[in-house]
Amino acid sequence: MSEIDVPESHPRYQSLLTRHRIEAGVEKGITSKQGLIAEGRGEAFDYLLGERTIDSADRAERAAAALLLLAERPVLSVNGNVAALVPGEMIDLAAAVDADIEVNLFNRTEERMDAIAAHLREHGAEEAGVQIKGLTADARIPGLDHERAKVDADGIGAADVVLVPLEDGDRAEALAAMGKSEIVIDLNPLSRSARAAAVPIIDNIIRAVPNVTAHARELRGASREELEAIVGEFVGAEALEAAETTIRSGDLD
Ligand code: PTJ
Repeated sequence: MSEIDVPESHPRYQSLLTRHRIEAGVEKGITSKQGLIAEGRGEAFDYLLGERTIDSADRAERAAAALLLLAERPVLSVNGNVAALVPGEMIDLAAAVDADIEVNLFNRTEERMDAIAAHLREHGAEEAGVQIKGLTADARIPGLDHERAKVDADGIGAADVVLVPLEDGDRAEALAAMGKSEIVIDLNPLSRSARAAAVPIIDNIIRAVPNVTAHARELRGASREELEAIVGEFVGAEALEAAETTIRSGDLD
């Protein structure tokens, strides 16, 4: 047994664990109620993907690791669902690629911002040397008229590569218009964010983040040329198409 009262051998273990974490996130004041709906949407896609990392997603995760290692100022964006599902895993990734984490919320309130920052500290951000940003909010993403426009000038404002997980919206397009390279994690290959990304990862964040970290650790000694070749060979449109074909084919073998 682990953090939920269900054995790991249970066929729905991962999905039950994910639901449990989101529910606990709502109870703790870090996840919005809308986050429950977003989770349900994600689960439906994951079910059709066979709840596994398909080959094209693994290649995207490797390209994401290379892009983060090449970045001058990488930032990992965290919302209420991400904080509930993979807090420790995001800190591990930030430490592996020397990135900052920035809390950025659609349903932004001071209470949730503080609760998420505290939750990330509880999961060892300081010990790992990872900075938590987003509370200053002294810059704006041009062209967005909602709360996700609020960013830290020395965080997402100054970043060259941004990891944007679990949001289907216009921020990814606005960040791309600012010239930033984006890595998006989203189980929906039709999501606007995934389609705006340089590297779209169509996978469950629970599997994706540890796998990007594993690739980053393995690639740590690689030269800039090798990393650039990995990024250069990756074609986002092919990754989106492979995921959509898998979902539509319904072949779960
Ligand atoms: O915490 P806040 O206030 O910033 O709000 C966050 C949510 C997620 C509620 C907000 O961004 C939202 O409403 O998002 P959407 O528009 O529902 O988009 C969420 C996307 O994430 C959908 O395309 C889902 O398919 C996808 N998704 C949900 N769960 C997962 C996921 N992708 C990967 N892994 C998951 N576990």
